Amino acid sequence: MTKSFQLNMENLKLLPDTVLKPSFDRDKIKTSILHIGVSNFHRSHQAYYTHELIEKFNDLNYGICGVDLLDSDRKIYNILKDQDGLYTLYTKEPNGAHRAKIIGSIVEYFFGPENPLAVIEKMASPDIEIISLTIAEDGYHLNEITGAFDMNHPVVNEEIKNPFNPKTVFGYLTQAFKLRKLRNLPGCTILSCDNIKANGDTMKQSLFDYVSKTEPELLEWISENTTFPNTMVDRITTITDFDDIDTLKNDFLIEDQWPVVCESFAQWVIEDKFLHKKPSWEKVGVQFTENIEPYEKMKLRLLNAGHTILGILGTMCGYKTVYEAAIDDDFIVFLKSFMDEEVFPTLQESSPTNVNDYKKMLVSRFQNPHINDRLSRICQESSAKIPLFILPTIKDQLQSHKQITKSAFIIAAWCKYNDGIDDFKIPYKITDTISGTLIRNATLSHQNPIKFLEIESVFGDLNTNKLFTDSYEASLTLLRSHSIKDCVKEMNTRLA
Ligand code: CS2
Repeated sequence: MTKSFQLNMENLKLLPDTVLKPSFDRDKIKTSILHIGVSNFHRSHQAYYTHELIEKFNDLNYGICGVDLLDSDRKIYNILKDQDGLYTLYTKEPNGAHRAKIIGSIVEYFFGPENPLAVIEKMASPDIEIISLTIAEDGYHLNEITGAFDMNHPVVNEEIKNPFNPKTVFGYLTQAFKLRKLRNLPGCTILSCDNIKANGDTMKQSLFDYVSKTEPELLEWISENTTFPNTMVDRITTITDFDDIDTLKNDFLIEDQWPVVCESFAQWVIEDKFLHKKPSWEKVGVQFTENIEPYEKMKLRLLNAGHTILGILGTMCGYKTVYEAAIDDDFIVFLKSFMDEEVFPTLQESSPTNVNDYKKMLVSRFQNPHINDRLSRICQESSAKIPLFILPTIKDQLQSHKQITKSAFIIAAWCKYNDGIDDFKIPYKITDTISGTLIRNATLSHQNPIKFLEIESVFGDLNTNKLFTDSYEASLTLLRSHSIKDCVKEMNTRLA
């Protein structure tokens, strides 16, 4: 058997030529970006673009210092420490071509639970110009109804009592900005890279709200010394499988304890609102724009909504991956008609690209047979995703008195999904912060369909819109008495 090599700086030279390796001197890189949340997505996306900039243009000004703040991130911290911050990006194209590239842009790494003061000190270091984040939809702690920062969250309560041992991004930023102000240092660009509407504005609102309640005298400095560009981020990145770890070992001789697997497509659009000179990411395909909204709308309402639809319908039909659901003709017909009839009218005026081309490309991305993207990943935290991916389409359509039949069907299908059992009587797990409420209200909806729409933190006042509730009730009645497949077929026969 051919010998394989544990991934680290020392062994890089021993890896075969089929592996793309960093050719730059990592010791010479200045760390000016601090990234919070070293997730698979960060590693396939922002760290990849930054690596490309260093590798192709020898721009040594923008290395990344990775930071994780949650105890649950200890595993990736230990692995990246063992691997000198290196990891493999394993990209897979629809035609089966695959490529292993070692990414070298993460040159430092700090772990909050181990040494919170070191993280604060690093955030306050003069080199740091950009603090970027992937902290997931629920990391922003904004109350859906009031729109205010949720100070009642237990973690927030704990950190306020002990500010030098922060737990949330907001606690860390507050302490770091206090130091920067004290030391007369400039502020930073805060770059949110999460899949949420107006991610920069949302981050700004969360931080300002938090600071005004905890350190009000710092607010003025922060508002004068920070910017919050909105961004649109895109690259389908799966949960890493053991099979991928084995393939990298057998075919590329890399022993990587946690590689990242993703598609070859990637897109990053950023609002041009940087405090300092920005990294020349445009040289490696990043788009800078004055107006992010059309990009963001198109991506959230088509790609992410498309995923959610395949996830919900597919799970109830016994499928396990996006690919399986996306090669089901009935599902694809349904998805395309939802996009054409109900999403497209909400985008028309502002679309940055040809929406038809974008839609076609999405379907082929979903149908990539080599990307083992599990529906369980897609469906987790749907209560945070649906208000961002589907409900805005419904609201816009209702406002302009247009079609909502397919969207109402999707919401009814999500209600049935929360029964937790597929058409073959096989149970599946509902992974959601509010799973208890979802399951309870889905159960109540067997007697009274509207009960599910009464989850105010998700649906707001949608339950009072008769046009919507009539359509939703009709769909739920159909769904409760037929298989998901038959219902989708039936929906496909209905003309817009
Ligand atoms: C997915 C996204 O989590 C989800 O529901 O739709 O993670 C999606 O894969 C990414 O946004 C792709 O850029």
